[in-house]
Amino acid sequence: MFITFEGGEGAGKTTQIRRLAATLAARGHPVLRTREPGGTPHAEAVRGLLLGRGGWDPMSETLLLFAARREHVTRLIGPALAAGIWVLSDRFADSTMVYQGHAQGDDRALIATLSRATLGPVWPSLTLILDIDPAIGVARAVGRGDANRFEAEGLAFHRRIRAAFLEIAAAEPARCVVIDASGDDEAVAAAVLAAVESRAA
Ligand code: T5A
Repeated sequence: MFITFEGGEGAGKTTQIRRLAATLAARGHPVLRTREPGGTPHAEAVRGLLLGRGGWDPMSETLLLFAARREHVTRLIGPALAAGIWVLSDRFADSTMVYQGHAQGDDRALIATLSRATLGPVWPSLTLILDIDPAIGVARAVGRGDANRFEAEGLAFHRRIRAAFLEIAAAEPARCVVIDASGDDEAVAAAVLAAVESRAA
């Protein structure tokens, strides 16, 4: 399976991906944990460019994200899936549609076209959208220190992010499951595992 974790800042994606990877590995599934932007040396270099200072032309930012994603898919995710390894990615193409498309106003039709043109058949079989009140999520992310430039945006920006993820989930119920991420680690992990088990069955 190719499982992506999506959602706003501080929703707990990294925490939950780590937990799910450990659970799956203990059950004997070969698992690869990765993230976006990033996942390969070139894509990690692009991550450094994007998460540092702002000031990118919006379309340049989108193109950079897809360049990094194409590297990620062709060099890491695609080969892993072909080898029977389960791939868990901390963010993927939905993040571009939501952050660059919905929240920053970049051309959503172009983003959809770039997804189709650059990713080929590699598309998540399951997307877990960790949903949380942005006031709580941003406080968690900032509390951890090291806030990136998106985390530094105002609450209105983060509310647009939340609404856009929920819109994608409503439009694609066969792929997306919304997880209430406001509970403690254990409760969220149980909901994540239940979603994975129901789709993997
Ligand atoms: N981006 C990314 C785009 O704009 N377009 C794109 O196409 C892509 C792919 C990535 C940024 O890039 C943007 C979006 C992002 O802003 P990032 O640093 O990887 O930057 O940031 P995020 O992906 O947003 O991840 P965060 O690190 O902010 O949050 P997570 O991973 O959702 O949360 P996590 O697990 O790190 O937890 C945050 C804190 O909360 C605690 C943790 O211990 C940690 O301290 N926590 C909980 N506390 C209480 N209860 C729980 N259930 C908790 N779960 C975790």
